[in-house]
Amino acid sequence: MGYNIVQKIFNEHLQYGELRAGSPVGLRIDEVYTQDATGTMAWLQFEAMCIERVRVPLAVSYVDHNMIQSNYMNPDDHIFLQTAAKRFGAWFSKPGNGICHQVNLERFARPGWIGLGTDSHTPTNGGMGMIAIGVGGLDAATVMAGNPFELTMPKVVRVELKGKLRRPHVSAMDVILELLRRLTVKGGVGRIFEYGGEGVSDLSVTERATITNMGAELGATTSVFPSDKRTRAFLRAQGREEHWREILPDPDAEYDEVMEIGLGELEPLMAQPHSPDAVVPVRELKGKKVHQVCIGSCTNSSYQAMKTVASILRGRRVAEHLNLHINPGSKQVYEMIARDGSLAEMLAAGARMLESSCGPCIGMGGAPATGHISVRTYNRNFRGRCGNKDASVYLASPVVAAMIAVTGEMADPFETGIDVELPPEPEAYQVNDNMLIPPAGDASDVEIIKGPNIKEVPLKTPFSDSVEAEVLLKLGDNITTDDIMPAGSAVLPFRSNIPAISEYVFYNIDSSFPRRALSAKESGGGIVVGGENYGQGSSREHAALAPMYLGLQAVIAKSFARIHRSNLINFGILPLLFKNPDDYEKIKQGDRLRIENIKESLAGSQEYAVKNLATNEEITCLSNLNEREREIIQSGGLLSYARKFCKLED
Ligand code: MIC
Ligand code: SF4
Repeated sequence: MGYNIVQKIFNEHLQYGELRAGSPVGLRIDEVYTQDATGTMAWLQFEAMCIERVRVPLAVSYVDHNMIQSNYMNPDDHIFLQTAAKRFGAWFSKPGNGICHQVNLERFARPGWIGLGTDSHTPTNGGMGMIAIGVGGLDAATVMAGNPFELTMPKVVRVELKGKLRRPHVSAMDVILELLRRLTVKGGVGRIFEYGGEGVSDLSVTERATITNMGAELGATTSVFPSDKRTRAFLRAQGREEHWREILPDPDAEYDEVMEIGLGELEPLMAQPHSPDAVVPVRELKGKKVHQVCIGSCTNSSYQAMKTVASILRGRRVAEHLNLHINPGSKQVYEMIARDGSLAEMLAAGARMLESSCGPCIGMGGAPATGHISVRTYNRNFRGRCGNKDASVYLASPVVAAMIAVTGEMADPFETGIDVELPPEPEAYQVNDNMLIPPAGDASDVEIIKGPNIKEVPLKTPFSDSVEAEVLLKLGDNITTDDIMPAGSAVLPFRSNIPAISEYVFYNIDSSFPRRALSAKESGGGIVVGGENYGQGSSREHAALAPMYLGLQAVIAKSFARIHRSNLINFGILPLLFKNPDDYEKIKQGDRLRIENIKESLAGSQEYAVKNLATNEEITCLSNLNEREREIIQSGGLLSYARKFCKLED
């Protein structure tokens, strides 16, 4: 039997387990990277594990999210990260060098590697033929401490790409929007998407990366493209052809599922508010007034994308009532558009240029006005994420977005009459790594500098045998980690200060939550009830860590998103499933629930009798934790669990 790409790469990295969908596998990891918003916690946790130096071949610490520096907090975090990187043997990418995924793709990603990143869009590197998976900070720290990465083996879905895109009007963004239209934000849960077919060679590495980046919005574990001639050309142009190797599926490779996309049949698409899967053809929205356009982010900020945008803006003017923000993804891209004149075209048209960082994508500036419509080339449009709950965000390709910027309204690129230039892939990228600081040799005497905003990581007391707690919140399907733990300029600076950030838990849904949770903490703690796909979206472990700090004991849901489920476990919160999903109706906000025999159920059946003290009804919940996860919960979380090993080593 032949192997698919996922099996080939997993086989080379397998430490234990079997490559059978649903069973746990332990993988050797080649690279771990962090970004600042999740990285401060990850590195504090690494430090708490008392390991001298990272035990992975490559670790990189990026700074790209928390860049506003409106007071001491962000720069304090940057200094902590820079000194921790030096001390522990990681590369440091200075603020301004770019968004972690874009820079990693340019400078570090390698075909055939397995990498982890403390950000849900780490799969961007799948455009390079690398298996790249988003994880919480504590999982990353544990792997950097030398442990294998454990994952429940996902199903592998082959996405057969047929034909060619109708360029320049239809682009890579439309491929992933089409997948989101078909499969929804939970269609990829427990799956890896492996792209193949004749259409692959029509796409450049950075276009492939747009598709794998936004595979995160499907809930997929990751997405991967073959490593072929175009991968080689990209690596050559980055001055690192020696990192290339061919990785193709065997002709008789088998897949768990197969689907097909006719590239030639795609049209320009757009995700409507407030979910990346609310996708319609742009033509259906034609004529709608737009007030803001944002181009860039880790989804769409390659050099080619930026040049294409510049060709649309050339000699034109941004519509009078509209603001155009552009955040090129990396210093490399920025420098190249500056040198070739594209930046001048953007400025001349009236664009507001931002630095190479996440920026408006995560509400760090660029919030739209009340009631306004923003079209963005980003990957998420959850309500409130842009910094204004009363604005509407649509997601589209750079071509569509740039046309809207000049016409001022939703426009179908096939009809505007505006010429678009699609530049060829550069034969040589501008390689200038002067903002990438390599790890130091002997760094045992490097002092790690922690400013006053950097606080200790709180720990959870392990479960006693039963829990009696109040249902603090009952929620519906697809609750995002942005709902649980908002980001944005007011909240992000507290990422290294859990007591302070916990005041914002569920802020946009019910701002009384932290106060109610803290008072319930005195009498047993709290429980949250959710529907399907609870915790979709980002990898931020703060969506588990801060609720844990507020006394959350369990979340009972119909299903969980992968990274958030791991984060709950890592911080000692029980992720429980309704055995019968209809029992969801039997619990109301404010009810008190009693979960009996926790220790015995954890060690044995994993079925828990949950008694609703308000109605006297009893329901059954399940925990489906594997061996390691049960031990982590019993220890009160991964940090306490990992510390046991570190004591053994001492
Ligand atoms: C996001 O796009 O939501 C973020 C901000 O990059 C997060 C990480 C974080 O919350 O720090 C992600 O995607 O994981
Ligand atoms: Fe940054 Fe946005 Fe990408 Fe998250 S999705 S890494 S916030 S650019």
